[in-house]
Amino acid sequence: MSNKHLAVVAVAVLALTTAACSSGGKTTSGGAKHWKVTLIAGTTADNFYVTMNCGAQAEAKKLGVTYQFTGPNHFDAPTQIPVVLIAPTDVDALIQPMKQMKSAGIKVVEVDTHVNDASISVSKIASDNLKGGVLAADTLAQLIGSKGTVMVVNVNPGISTTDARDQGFKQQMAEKYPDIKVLPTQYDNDDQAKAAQILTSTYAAHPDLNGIFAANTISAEGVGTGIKNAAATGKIKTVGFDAEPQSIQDLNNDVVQALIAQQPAKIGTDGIDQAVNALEGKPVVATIGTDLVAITKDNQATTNQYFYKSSC
Ligand code: T6T
Repeated sequence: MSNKHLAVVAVAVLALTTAACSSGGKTTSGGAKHWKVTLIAGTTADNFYVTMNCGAQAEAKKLGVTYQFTGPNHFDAPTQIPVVLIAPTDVDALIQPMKQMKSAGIKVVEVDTHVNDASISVSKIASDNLKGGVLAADTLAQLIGSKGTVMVVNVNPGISTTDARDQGFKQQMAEKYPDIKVLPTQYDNDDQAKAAQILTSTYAAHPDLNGIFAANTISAEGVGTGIKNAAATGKIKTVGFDAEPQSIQDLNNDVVQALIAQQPAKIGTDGIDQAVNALEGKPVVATIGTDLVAITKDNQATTNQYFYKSSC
């Protein structure tokens, strides 16, 4: 199979191949190409990517594409590079593996996160994460009466999505809320126990802490546990990012007060479409921004279609 038939949708990453090749490979009846797709997630242990997989899987089936889902079981570059040669969990560390793929004639489409070299991929599909941070700031400010002490609990520096959320949150706080003090961001390495510990130690040091923005689903769940451990349910208001089953439970138990949900299934669907277009020489959309929705305990009747799945 020659590389001119390969496409990779990054990271999460979709690898696209055709069974038809110059080495006498078989083609489908009528000469149509048979494509093979692999979605390589930032981590397979995260319902954001599980839900993205559901969207990609359904679209691949609709387009008659052979499909598989893979990725490391922890969201970090060292465990990912060996697995994929692609799918950026870090804005710099994945540039070389992705450049290798491009120079091998493989088409690259970036979904969710991206690297600091915009020339590699043919399409980028993600939420508007800066806007997500602004939405989180406005939602949290409303919850705490626009005064108090807040902090962002984040994953790791160097992840395009969560860095943008942090930036959007801080910009909005600085511009709009002079009576809210923002403590320095703390990072949990996508580890719930670490996020819980960050919450309890910060609350011990800052008893006036009354708000948290948890920048992804793993951070939100850890912060939720920390709030329970610190017996601060209701005292510390939390806005989380993402909407997976545990976070929805925390919302209904008043452990967190709002969630900013992305549309991972749509990101997966669009990823497949753009990858196939790229391979079939059809027009490819360079950048696709998917919407965000704020979910609260009271608006679930109209927002439950944005809840993430734990299986397809
Ligand atoms: O928030 C999503 C994703 O957008 C981000 O890039 C990494 O974390 C998640 O997968 C949720 O855990």
